[in-house]
Amino acid sequence: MAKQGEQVCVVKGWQEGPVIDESTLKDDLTRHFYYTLGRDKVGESQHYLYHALALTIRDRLVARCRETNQQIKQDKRRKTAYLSLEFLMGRALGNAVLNLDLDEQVSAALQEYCTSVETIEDAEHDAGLGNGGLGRLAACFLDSCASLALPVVGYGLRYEYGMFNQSIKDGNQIEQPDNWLREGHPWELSAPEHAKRVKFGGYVQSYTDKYAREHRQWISSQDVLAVPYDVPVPGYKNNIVNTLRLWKSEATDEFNLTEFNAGSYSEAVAQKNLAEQITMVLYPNDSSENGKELRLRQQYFLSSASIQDIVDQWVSQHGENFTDFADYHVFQLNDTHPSIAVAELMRILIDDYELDWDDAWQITTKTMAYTNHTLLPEALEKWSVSLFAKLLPRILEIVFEINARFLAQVAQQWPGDVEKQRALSLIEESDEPQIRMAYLAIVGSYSVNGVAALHTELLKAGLFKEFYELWPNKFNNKTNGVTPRRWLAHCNVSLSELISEKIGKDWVKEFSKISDLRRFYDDKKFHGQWQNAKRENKQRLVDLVKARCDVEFDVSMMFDVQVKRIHEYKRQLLNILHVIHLYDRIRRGDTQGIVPRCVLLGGKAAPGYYMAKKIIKLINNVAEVINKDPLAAPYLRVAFLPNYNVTAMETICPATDLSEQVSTAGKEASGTGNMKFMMNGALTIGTLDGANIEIRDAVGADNFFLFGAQAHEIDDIKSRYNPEHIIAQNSDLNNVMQLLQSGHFNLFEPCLFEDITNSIKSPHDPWLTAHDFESYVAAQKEVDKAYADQTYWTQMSILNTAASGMFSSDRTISQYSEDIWHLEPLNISETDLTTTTS
Ligand code: NBG
Repeated sequence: MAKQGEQVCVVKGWQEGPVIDESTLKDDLTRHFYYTLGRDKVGESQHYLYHALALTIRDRLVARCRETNQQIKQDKRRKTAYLSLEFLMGRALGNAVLNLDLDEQVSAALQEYCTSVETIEDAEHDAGLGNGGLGRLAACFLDSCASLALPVVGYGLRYEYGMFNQSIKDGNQIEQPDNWLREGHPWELSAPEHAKRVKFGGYVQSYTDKYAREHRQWISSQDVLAVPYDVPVPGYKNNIVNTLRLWKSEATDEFNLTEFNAGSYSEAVAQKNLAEQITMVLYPNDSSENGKELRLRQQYFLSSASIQDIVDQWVSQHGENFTDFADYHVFQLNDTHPSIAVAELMRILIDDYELDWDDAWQITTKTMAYTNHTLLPEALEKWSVSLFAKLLPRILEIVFEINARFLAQVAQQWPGDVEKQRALSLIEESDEPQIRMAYLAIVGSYSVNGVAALHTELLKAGLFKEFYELWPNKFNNKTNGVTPRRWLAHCNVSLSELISEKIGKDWVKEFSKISDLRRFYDDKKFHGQWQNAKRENKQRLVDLVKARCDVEFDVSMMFDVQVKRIHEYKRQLLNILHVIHLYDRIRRGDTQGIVPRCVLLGGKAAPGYYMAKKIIKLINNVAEVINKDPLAAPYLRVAFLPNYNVTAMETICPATDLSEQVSTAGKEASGTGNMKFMMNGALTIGTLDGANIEIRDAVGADNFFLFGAQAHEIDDIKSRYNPEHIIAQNSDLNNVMQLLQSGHFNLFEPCLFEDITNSIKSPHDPWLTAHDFESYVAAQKEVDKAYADQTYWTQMSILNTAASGMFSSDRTISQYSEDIWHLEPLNISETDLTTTTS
């Protein structure tokens, strides 16, 4: 950005006309292949061709991105900064080709190289900068924001190592680092000129300015440089390209001179490593806190760099007057991870721009909005006060001050109620006092939302009850959604073409139109086409499972799938107990009514999560025994897909018949995999949990396989829970437990699954596995009956896709924009693109 008074030299060419358009795509590809990358042998490596194509597409994105940014700047528009420690983007190429509508041109250009997009896109590594649902939601949101032409910029971290790669050895999970940047990341553009300094350590002192005003000053800090890398986010066929700005940590290059001069050259240079560690690796914990100092560094690093970025832009455009700042900016906090942004914005306004506390607080609480993603207590972040004092001394002071003022408000509302004060305080008193980050986010935000109807109700009634009493209007629900571009149009081409043939192509942009499919619910010919599409997709999954698991799936069997992070509350265990039950029936010759099925499970366990890793081992051992048994082969095959990720899901969800969403009620905040399966015509077997409830409401109870305890019943069930009794009473479950305990699945590994069987038998099992087993098995029997009637099943499948309209993230984002962000859509025409001015 040019400073005031500096002359701007505008490079001619790009502003005078379309240097790049569709007609030059083939030439651009060739130029990048031969010159940018310096290659000449096509057969050498698909990777170079992928890279050249990515650069070719990126050229087109850059032009649109520039125009998008210019429009936001020129019109001084209100915009949202979406702050998230995770963005699980997956691959970019196919999505960009779809959104820019370049399918035909790209295919034609690649034909000259005797290849196709499908082939060369295999050279692209997933951008795995997230754990699971939370990170993937952020990625879907970015797609929807751009597709709805909303001025939203994503802020995240550019982890050198993303989510670990999982392999399976002897049935156990092995973690390998994901060096996804090794071969370069052609989509990003670095912008070192916009780097920011982030403070750590040091101490705070007071000083008095020339007007005799007292100030606090954070000094002697060890600063780290945040260097931005911008990744373009294309909207669907609308010329909008938003930005995902990812920060990389670097040393400031200021060596410790004392050490340097004392001859400690190595020690001084080693400081660099400390700085670079911050964005080295993604913490691989899903729905549980990390508690590590480095993680707090990551959180502050993201929050500080992103807020500085927005504030610097503000100052360069509006000067140092912040009166209207809140009219132009919203920070959406994706979970509590970036909630320290509340205190950071206060610090910048007060310390750097000398606003007084009340003005700064007004601005902060009008710009911050917080999304909660979990009810699990172990995921609610707390940081020790002593760690804050060491790492972020000035931020700690601000948190204390926010708390003092907030507690005064609590005292007004509930006079004399010390218990309330203790319960609501941002500081949890104990031997080692802790800062409750969720409370900081709530107190500092004007909006607090949950991610599905039930989740929001449970937040209001439980976890955040007192806050809800204090500020009922802050609370709102925004049920999650997924982008129909990646999760139907791109990943399921055969079904998409069929849908477009019947109802036109508008559904990709306006997903509520998908309900038009209902008209064909009874159309026999359409049924056949629907089944053919599914079969084609199943064949692709058969190939994947064969290649990755060496297990033979069969397209004529039902595909029953559960893929997601491995967690006890998600109850992969319940699923595998049902598999064992089917196997037990087969062994007993009780095969009447069993519909042949292939059961696929996949997902990563946090490396330190003992039980989750045991469950993976159990699944693999059960699969091994069943797949080897010729008795089982006609009825049952089981596979665990290693390294489940975004790209794998693109093959899995189009091929699935039955989607397993079986969490203990009240534990899954929303779920988003459930929505991807539904869009692709899978039926759900599930509990009344998270967004399952809304899925069932949308498609109708007759088209959903329901089982299990409900959220409001859980406490009562727990109070008199006696799983041993349940097992004794239920011969199916009893047989399953006998098989497990007899060592049938661990002949040479004695006692291997004792912890698992004990957890099922424990009266304190929080997941109520034994309780829900019976109704789960009954629901699975209903599934078999329904699947046996293929016409009936196909009708239900069509209805599921047709009813999935509300689970588009376009709907979710429209609601965020209408209720929380209040953004105006941008508008960029083709002519804007060819007449760009500086
Ligand atoms: C997850 C929930 C899911 C939900 C996603 C996205 C965390 C902390 N939460 O149920 O477990 O779908 O967030 O909202 O990862």
